[in-house]
Amino acid sequence: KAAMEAGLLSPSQPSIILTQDDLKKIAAYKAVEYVKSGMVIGLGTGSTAKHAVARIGELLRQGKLKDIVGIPTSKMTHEQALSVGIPLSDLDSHPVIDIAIDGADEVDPYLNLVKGRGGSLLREKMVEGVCKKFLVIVDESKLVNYIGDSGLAMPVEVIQFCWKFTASKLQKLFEESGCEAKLRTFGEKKEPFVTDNGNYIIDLYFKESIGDLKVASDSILNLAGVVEHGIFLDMATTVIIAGELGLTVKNK
Ligand code: ABF
Repeated sequence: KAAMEAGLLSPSQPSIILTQDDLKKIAAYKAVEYVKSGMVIGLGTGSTAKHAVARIGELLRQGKLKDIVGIPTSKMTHEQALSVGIPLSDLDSHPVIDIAIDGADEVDPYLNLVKGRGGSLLREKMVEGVCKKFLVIVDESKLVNYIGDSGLAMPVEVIQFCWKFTASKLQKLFEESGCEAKLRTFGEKKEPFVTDNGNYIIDLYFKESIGDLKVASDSILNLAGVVEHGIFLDMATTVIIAGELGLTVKNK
């Protein structure tokens, strides 16, 4: 049904092989079913969230949703939301959000998340931290047994001032987990990636589990120079997972 609504299947073409992007779209369309007229909506960032933003715009244009206010979590989402006709505001004017919809990089069995591989973790944490419902939309590749299990980056946003010093402190903090801290760069010249907030990202790679997530979170935040990190503990209220065999909705 979700695939039909997302325009991926039709009665005349009842089966196709779904790509990863199709799965992201299906999860996003399912999440948008929770959006009702008059709501303030946190708009996530990334290749999954962009489908939700597009869908909300489409429903507004069709008159099926009305009086929506969107709070974007990045400059990129701000641009996309404007282009699809979603009226926008910010946390200063709308400090309480009804629903936020966003992707994630990792989801553990307790619905803890890693986010920020797209670089927008700070605004995402601010917006998604004040919503009544936080819907996370993922394809099944994002499911992990424990946070850090994927071996991929755990992002930490740091101020530019003496970032090498902060990176070495972060690496030292997780020495026992075989942590390697790397500045995120982009392009052939390997220039530092700069966030929407003018900061750098240090990506942490672990060889072993980082143990208690609350302890890890607190110790990262305790370091001067750190602005925020990508561990989202106890924030997701619902995770919508699209897989080859269908949709799964997990509630906290
Ligand atoms: C954002 O998008 C991030 O927090 C996360 O890094 C990313 C997930 O990316 P995608 O949906 O493109 O896989 O929400």
